[in-house]
Amino acid sequence: MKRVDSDIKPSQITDEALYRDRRRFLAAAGVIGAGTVVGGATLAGLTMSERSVARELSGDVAQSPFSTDEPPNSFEDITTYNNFYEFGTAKHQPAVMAKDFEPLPWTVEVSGEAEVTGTFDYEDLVREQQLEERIYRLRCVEAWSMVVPWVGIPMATLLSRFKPLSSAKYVEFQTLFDPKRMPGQRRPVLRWPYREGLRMDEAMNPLTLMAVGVYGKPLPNQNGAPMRLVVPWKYGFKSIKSINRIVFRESQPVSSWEQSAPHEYGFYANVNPEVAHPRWSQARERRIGQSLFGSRQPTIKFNGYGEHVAQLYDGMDLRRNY
Ligand SMILES: Nc1nc2c(c(=O)[nH]1)N[C@H]1C(S)=C(S)[C@@H](COP(=O)(O)O)O[C@H]1N2
Ligand SMILES: [Mo]
Repeated sequence: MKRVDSDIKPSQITDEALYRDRRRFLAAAGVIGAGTVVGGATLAGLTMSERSVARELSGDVAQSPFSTDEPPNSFEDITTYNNFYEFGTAKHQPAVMAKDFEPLPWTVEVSGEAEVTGTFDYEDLVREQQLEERIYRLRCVEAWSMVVPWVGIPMATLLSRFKPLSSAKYVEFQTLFDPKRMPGQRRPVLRWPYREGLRMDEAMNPLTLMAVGVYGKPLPNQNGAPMRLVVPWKYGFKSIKSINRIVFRESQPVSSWEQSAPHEYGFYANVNPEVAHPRWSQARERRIGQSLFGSRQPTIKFNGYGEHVAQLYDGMDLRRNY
């Protein structure tokens, strides 16, 4: 569906215009580059709970060489076209049903094959970490895509602090389970909590991000506040939202979608135009906000991130390990 201009609120136009201007200015001034530090989040227009997170985000945000220069989707697209079944199964529902969710305070329970385990406060995990902006393509298994300017911490940095043991071959992530706060969990759409996992070398790959923000602001609830995984070369369902458990494991965990439909959703879920979903082709995708009259662009293997990640799968049959 093509959005008409009247759908976009003036406040969002202003935010994005300021944001783009800042990037353009910094790029023109030659300031944006690897490891460069630019200004942080704007406080205007945030709710009280967002403000407390914004203090964390108001630190310097470094630009990343991993960012695409494709134009990001609008804040409106990114925050109103969502998959977050804990807040409803229709795309427009999470924005509405997660409006009053209070992400803070938030703790993350870390367990399994690591030297450092226990319960950690979100603020302690994020504070003192260098935040980075990563503008990544997001390709959903449903054959639509977006470009999202995430803010986050390299997953390798976050996980290293727990000193994973050599027996840790995989890492599992879980979403908060609390049907009072996440009303979609009252229905057995999936076996809750939502679970995902990565092989350790995938989790430690420099592209893998623990996102805490988008467009320079704290993560909106519907995008997985206060922190969510982003693995840009895999289908979107791997990028689990609102993480409150991390488990280092010796054996491969079973992810929620794998459990619910193993022939449709594998553990690896690498974006691959050559391997069709049993019910539809993965050869092309609809870029949200840009696709006119249903036009679709070709999908690229590993979502275009092959130079960084293809070697992780050397010698593996990606048709069998879909
Ligand atoms: N906990 C949880 N995480 C989730 C989902 C979900 O339903 N629950 N949906 C996934 C899917 S299918 C996609 S495409 C992305 C969408 O992220 P976005 O809404 O921020 O674009 O989140 C993923 N993470
Ligand atoms: Mo998805």
